[in-house]
Amino acid sequence: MKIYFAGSIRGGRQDAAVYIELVAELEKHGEVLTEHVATVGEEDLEDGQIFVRDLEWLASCNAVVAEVTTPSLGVGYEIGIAQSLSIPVLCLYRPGPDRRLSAMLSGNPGIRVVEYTAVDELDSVLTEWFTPDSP
Ligand code: 6IA
Repeated sequence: MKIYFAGSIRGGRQDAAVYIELVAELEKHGEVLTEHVATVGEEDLEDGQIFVRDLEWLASCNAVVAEVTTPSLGVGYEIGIAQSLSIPVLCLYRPGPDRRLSAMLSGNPGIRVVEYTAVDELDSVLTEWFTPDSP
């Protein structure tokens, strides 16, 4: 199972610690192609090279898991591309008093959105999601 993990980078890094926990959970279910999203540091790549590399990984994965609490143009773009390629998408969202998830995700019948408060609640959700034929 090749998993493309999507999380905010230039949209804001306030959830970086959550991404690290999530990637560790996802690694129990397959190969995470994009673990750098959790631990991103300065990379020696131009933006155009990042775009091409990430789209190649996206096209090659079996499933996309996106942490969508911090809004990110890149994550939204990746979700749209994955959907157009018929790749299953699981969005993980932590509700808060000052935010509402985009209707393009919460109203989207083609993707699964799961609300949570802490990563340790997601064990059964992820096990079910990664069970063949379940997403
Ligand atoms: O718009 P955003 O930057 O928040 O988009 C984040 C999403 O786009 C992530 O899910 C990544 O898959 C992808 N992405 C955007 N920028 C990068 C990136 N930049 N490296 C890898 N993936 C990226 C490197 C930045 C850096 C060295 C600080």
